[in-house]
Amino acid sequence: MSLRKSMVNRGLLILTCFFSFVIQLCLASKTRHFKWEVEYMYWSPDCMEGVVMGINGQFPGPTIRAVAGDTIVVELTNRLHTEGVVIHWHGIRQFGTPWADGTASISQCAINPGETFIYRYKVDKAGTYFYHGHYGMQRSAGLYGSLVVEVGEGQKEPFHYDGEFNLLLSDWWHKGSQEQEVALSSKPFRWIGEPQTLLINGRGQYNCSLAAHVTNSSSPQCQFRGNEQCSPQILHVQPHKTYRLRVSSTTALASLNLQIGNHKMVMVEADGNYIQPVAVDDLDIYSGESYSVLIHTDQDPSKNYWISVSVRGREPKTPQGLTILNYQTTSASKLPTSTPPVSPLWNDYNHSKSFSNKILALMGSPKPPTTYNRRIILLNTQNTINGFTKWAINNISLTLPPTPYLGAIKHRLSNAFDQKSPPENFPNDYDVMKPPTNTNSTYGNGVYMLEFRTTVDVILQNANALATGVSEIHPWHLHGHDFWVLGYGEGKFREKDAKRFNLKNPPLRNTAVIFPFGWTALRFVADNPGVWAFHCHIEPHLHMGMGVVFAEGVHLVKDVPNHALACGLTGKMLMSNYSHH
Ligand SMILES: *[C@@H]1O[C@H](CO)[C@@H](O)[C@H](O)[C@H]1NC(C)=O
Ligand SMILES: *[C@@H]1O[C@H](CO)[C@@H](O)[C@H](O)[C@H]1NC(C)=O
Ligand SMILES: *[C@@H]1O[C@H](CO)[C@@H](O)[C@H](O)[C@H]1NC(C)=O
Ligand SMILES: *[C@@H]1O[C@H](CO)[C@@H](O)[C@H](O)[C@H]1NC(C)=O
Ligand SMILES: *[C@@H]1O[C@H](CO)[C@@H](O)[C@H](O)[C@H]1NC(C)=O
Ligand SMILES: *[C@@H]1O[C@H](CO)[C@@H](O)[C@H](O)[C@H]1NC(C)=O
Ligand SMILES: [Cu+2]
Repeated sequence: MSLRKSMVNRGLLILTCFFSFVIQLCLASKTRHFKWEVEYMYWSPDCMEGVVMGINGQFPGPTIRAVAGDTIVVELTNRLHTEGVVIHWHGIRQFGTPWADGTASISQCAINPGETFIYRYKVDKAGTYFYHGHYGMQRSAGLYGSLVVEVGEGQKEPFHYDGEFNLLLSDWWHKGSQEQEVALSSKPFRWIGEPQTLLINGRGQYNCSLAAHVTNSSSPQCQFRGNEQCSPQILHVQPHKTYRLRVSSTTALASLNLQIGNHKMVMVEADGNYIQPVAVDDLDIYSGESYSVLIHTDQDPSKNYWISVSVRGREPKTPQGLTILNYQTTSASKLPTSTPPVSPLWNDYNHSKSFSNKILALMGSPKPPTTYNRRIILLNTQNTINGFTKWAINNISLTLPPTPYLGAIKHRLSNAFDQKSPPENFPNDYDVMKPPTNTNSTYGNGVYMLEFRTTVDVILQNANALATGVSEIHPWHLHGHDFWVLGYGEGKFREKDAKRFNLKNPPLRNTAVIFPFGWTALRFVADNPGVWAFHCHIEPHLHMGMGVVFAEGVHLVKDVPNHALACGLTGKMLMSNYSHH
């Protein structure tokens, strides 16, 4: 009923937009309409054929380009035969539309095979974003794409550029995502291993490295005509111009480092927020993050240059991902004569920390409140539960309930999840530098209920994992908000560390990393009515329980589509309401 009404209302505006879309002008229209079908299909992302989760026959999914203030409407049809699906719009805060956040069991019921769900939300802030599956490990299966929001009409970016490119980075396994889920959930635990290939815009080269052409490597040298699914997308540039590269990482596991031979990069945007311009030779990017960098094409225009992506933070067993920066004054098929840039050592954490500390808010950006109302300390540990290997936060490993939280909280269905609030801290005598003495933890699905419009500090505390001397990187992503990154530190967080918080120009972001054996302090204002996931963006870690759930102002949430509630206890409620009227 309401669906049909809104479709009639949209009528003419959408048409205008469809036609003008081609020329990137959509002046009159503010609604951008997409019809998507998600399906498994054969694809060769790295020259080896496998099965990917594609959208409308494409991998990665179509890029959405919009202007700040626009409304995006995606009619998503599930053409997978035996599993549900949802899509999360990573970095879009979903003010007023928390049901469109695309998190299964949190904001909505997974969309059943054959069904269509309509996502409708506003993109309120210019920036570089992406979207991806948020059910099981569907992101690993290849369900992702880019979402670029340009500044609104009459607005200007605080920097100039002549052209732009999109670099969506991901990692790829030859073992399918469903087998990976089984491996991670097995007793004894089976690790999925490192990815076979790093992909740039969904393209990589397994067993036929481009670099083999210029090194003495014995691996075969692939020749590309350019139309292969795995041939690298070459960036064609003019000399003496400035280009914006929009780089985002939707990797399942890998932390990455990006370099461009001979070219410095000036970072200007992080996660949809402007930052103080800072020149770097190489850029660290963790899963869930995005950056814009400017490059100036001031190098020898008779040459081409490598763009290389390599693994950080884990001993790399995956070759560099490569593509080429081509000065159009020379042939695009000419490979750079030098070897690709060598990235910093995978375990040079000092390099990574110094990089993270260079990222500061652009002058004039919103500043954090100077005090907080509530501080939640979240200890990240690896544990066992009945012999299964898990990750836990304050000793609780998250297992999502069958009834989505948003509907459950709004309709006060107290049987839908643990009503007890999860712990705000961990035992004082817990030694974060040593493996747990008792490795047991428990499953849970409780919610941190936040008072609406209060300021919340989160201290993410890293710790030793199950093996002695091992502590991993975890990039934490918050849905529904940006947070200020107040600081990073070593060892166990102490009260005195709070005196060193950066309250002057902390960057606003939606993803921040905790370094091995370290802590990271975040601050955000709970001003967005809804239920929001906060989790490690490494997909196997989330699958193993590494996340928590925040809720605020849910009584203010209106117009949740019934389709978002049609499962679990909210589904039963809908049926009983229907039979009573
Ligand atoms: C890699 O390429 C070599 C040479 O073409 C081939 O013999 C080998 O089987 C390939 N390996 C894989 C895993 O495809
Ligand atoms: C490749 O091999 C040649 C001859 O063996 C040697 O001179 C050259 O330095 C090698 N190049 C690289 C990049 O290893
Ligand atoms: C990293 O930095 C710390 C603190 O500045 C220093 O003590 C340590 O030696 C550095 N490590 C390496 C490998 O450079
Ligand atoms: C841990 O859990 C197992 C059951 O999986 C139990 O046998 C064992 O006693 C527990 N260990 C401790 C120290 O509680
Ligand atoms: C975590 O929970 C388990 C199971 O309830 C318990 O045995 C263990 O002592 C707890 N560990 C910590 C650090 O609280
Ligand atoms: C269904 O009925 C319950 C109880 O009467 C009410 O609280 C709830 O708002 C109704 N839900 C919908 C979606 O109409
Ligand atoms: Cu993690």
